[in-house]
Amino acid sequence: MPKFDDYLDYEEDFYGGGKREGRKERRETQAKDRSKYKKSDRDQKNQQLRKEEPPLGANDLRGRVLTISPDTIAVSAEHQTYFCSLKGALKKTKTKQKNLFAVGDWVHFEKKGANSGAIHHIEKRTSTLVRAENLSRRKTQLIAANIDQVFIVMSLVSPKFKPLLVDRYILSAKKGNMQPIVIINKTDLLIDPPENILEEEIDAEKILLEEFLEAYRPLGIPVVTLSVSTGEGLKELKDLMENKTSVFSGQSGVGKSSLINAVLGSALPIGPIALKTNKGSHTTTTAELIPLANKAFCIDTPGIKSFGLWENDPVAILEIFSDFVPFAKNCKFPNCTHIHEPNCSIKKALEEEKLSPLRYASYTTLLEDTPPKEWE
Ligand SMILES: Nc1nc2c(ncn2[C@@H]2O[C@H](COP(=O)(O)OP(=O)(O)OP(=O)(O)O)[C@@H](O)[C@H]2O)c(=O)[nH]1
Ligand SMILES: [Mg+2]
Ligand SMILES: [Zn+2]
Repeated sequence: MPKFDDYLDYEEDFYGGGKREGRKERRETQAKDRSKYKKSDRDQKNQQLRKEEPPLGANDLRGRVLTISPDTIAVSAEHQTYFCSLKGALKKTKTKQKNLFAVGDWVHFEKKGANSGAIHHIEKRTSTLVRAENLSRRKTQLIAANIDQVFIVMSLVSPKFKPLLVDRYILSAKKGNMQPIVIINKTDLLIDPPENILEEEIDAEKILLEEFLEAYRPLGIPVVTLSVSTGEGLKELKDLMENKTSVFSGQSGVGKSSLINAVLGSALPIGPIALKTNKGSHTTTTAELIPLANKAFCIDTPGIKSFGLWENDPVAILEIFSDFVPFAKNCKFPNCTHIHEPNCSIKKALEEEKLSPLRYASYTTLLEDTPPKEWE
């Protein structure tokens, strides 16, 4: 049973079914409408979804979930934080199913005091960020909801750049109905590397970065190189965040919390990188929604160890490899997987250096659905 479906199933329980059809229908209308409403696609969809929500009661407020702890849910409404409990029916559902709430959920709650309330309704989600709970990927965890875009944060040198992880995040973002944006942090370390790093390693890192930029920039997914230390690219990041709900995802130590602090002037805790392994120390431990000016929000998340696929779906995988299309058309077999078939035009394009080996490596890793070597 694919993991993503598991997730949909419990959502279906909660919303009384029909979710899957609803999703498909919405996707189809969205595709039809795309040419007409290019910019406000998402707004329109959100507005439509809101119309389907029950009206607020006299003493009710609509707010957004900031953090979730075992005994309270912090909700932001009318520029204030309310600490909420759950009302009877929801409390029962909660004991039955994990992951009922996610950071970013829009909820309706009854105001109980100056800063407290009781949640009685969760609005339908426009997007979800789900990750595998462990390497066996048999269980999924809902990390955040109603997100516009995912910043896929990578770092250079320490921890090392891991381009083979990028498409895994892109695929997950697309599946969850979010725009992926690649952020490559710590460019300063290419010029001023830590003492424990060899010069050859820096050279290899530079070549890998160049190869990556050349292969990924033409794909239409924004790729930003930056450095919290020198401030390079931070303005670009800030502009990208305006009026959106963004989530920062990526491995521990790549600088997600540092980036948010640098852009917002906030004081999220940041952690050291282990000298021996160049790995982060899993400093951020829970996802947290941070309200910004201009109705924007951002979500810091813990470094993700296992960000697996929920299903090995070659069609979905091929969709994110649009650069393969012009070549793949000429493969001998129309359903060519480009792995072992004879007369494969993708392999030919690779031999003729018309296609990036990095892209092909990423494709095969995803298709085999085996975690890349650099996974941990
Ligand atoms: N040289 C350099 N170091 C950076 C940069 N950005 C962040 N760091 C350092 O990288 C380390 C990890 O940063 P964090 O912001 O804690 O990383 P994180 O991605 O939030 O990590 P987790 O919370 O563990 O998932 C800290 O020591 C930061 O000071 C940068 O641009 N250049
Ligand atoms: Mg962090
Ligand atoms: Zn082929």
